[in-house]
Amino acid sequence: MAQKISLTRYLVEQQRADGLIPGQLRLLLEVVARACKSISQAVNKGALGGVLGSAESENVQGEVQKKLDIIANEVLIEANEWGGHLAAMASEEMDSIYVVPNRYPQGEYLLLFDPLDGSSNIDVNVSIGTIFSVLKKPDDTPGVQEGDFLQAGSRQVAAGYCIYGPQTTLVLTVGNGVAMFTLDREQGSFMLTQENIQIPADTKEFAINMSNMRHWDAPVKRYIDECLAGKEGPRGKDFNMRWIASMVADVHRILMRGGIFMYPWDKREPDKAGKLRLMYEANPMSWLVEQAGGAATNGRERILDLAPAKLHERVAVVLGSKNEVERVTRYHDPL
Ligand code: AHM
Ligand code: MG
Repeated sequence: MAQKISLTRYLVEQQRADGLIPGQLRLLLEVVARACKSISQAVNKGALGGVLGSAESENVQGEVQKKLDIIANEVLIEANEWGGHLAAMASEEMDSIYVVPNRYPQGEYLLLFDPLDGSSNIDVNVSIGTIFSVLKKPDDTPGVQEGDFLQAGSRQVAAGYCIYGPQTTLVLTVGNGVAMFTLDREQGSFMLTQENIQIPADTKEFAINMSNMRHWDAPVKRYIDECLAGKEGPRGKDFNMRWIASMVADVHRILMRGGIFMYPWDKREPDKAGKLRLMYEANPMSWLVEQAGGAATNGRERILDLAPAKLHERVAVVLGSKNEVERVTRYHDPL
C-alpha cells in the first residue's frame, strides 16, 4: 500500500527538495492548517455549539457579520500571533491591519484571510471555507504598515483555502503546483489526497449569479447568452450551470472538474469594481487556478498583475478553464 503523506511531511519535503518553503513559512502554513482544523470543528458543531446566526455587528464593508465570521477570525489571529513567523495580518472582518503585538517576536511574513467565506451559507449547512494568502514584508520599511500589504498577487509566496463541506479539505500552492489534503478526523491530520491538480482547458459548466443578469455589462451578457443557446447556438454545445454562493465551493469544483466562475462588475453598485475582494479572495484563488493550468482575469487584465491601492479593494473576477476565461476576456476587448 502506498505510504500516506501528511501535510507536515509534504511541507518538509517541499522545503528540502526545492527550497520553496523556508522554515518560517512552513511553520506559518502548519499554524494556518491547525487553525482551519479548529474552525472545522466549530462549523461541524453548528447549532449544538451555539455558533449559528448573526453576531449583530457589521464589518468594514457594511456586511452583517455572522457569529462564525467572528469566531473564525479570532481563531486565526490567536493561532498565528505568537509563533514569531508573522509581522502582521489582514482580514475581511477587520477594518485595518493587525500588527503582531510587541510581546511576541515579529517575523517576515504577512498573512491575509477571509476567515469564513460564503457566510450566507453558514446557517443553511452548505459548504463554506477559509481563504488565505501569504506575502513577504518588504525589507526596506521599518515596522509594518498597511502599505506593506499592497503588493500584486504575483508576489504571493503561498495561498490556499480550506473547505468545510462533506469533507474538510485544504488546498494549497507554494508556487509548485496545487496539492490537496483531506482532514483525517481520527488522526487529526491533513493527509495528501491529490497532487498536481490540473483544470481542463475547456468546459461545459459555468458559475455566475444569474439573478444579476439585467445588471451585467454587454460582454458578460453575450458570453452567458451564448452558453444558454446551447447546441443550437454559436458555441454548438449545451452548458450546465452551478452557483453555490461560496467562492471556495465553486472554485473547488472547478479545480476538481473544470468550469468557469464569474463575479463581474454590475450596475447595482457601479462605483465598485466588483463584489469580491482582491487581496484575500481573488488573489489567492487566482494563483491556485493558474498553478492548476487555468486562468484568472478581471475581464481585461490578469488578476495577479493588478496593483492594489487599498486593503479591502474589490475586483471583478473571471476564473477557471483557460479557453473560456480567454474568451470572456476577448469579449471585453473593444477591438
Ligand atoms: P463573503 O466573504 O461575505 O461570504 O462573500 C463572498 C461570497 C462568495 O463566496 C460568493 O461567491 C459570493 O459572495 C456570493 O454572492 P451572491 O450572494 O451575491 O451570489
Ligand atoms: Mg468571502
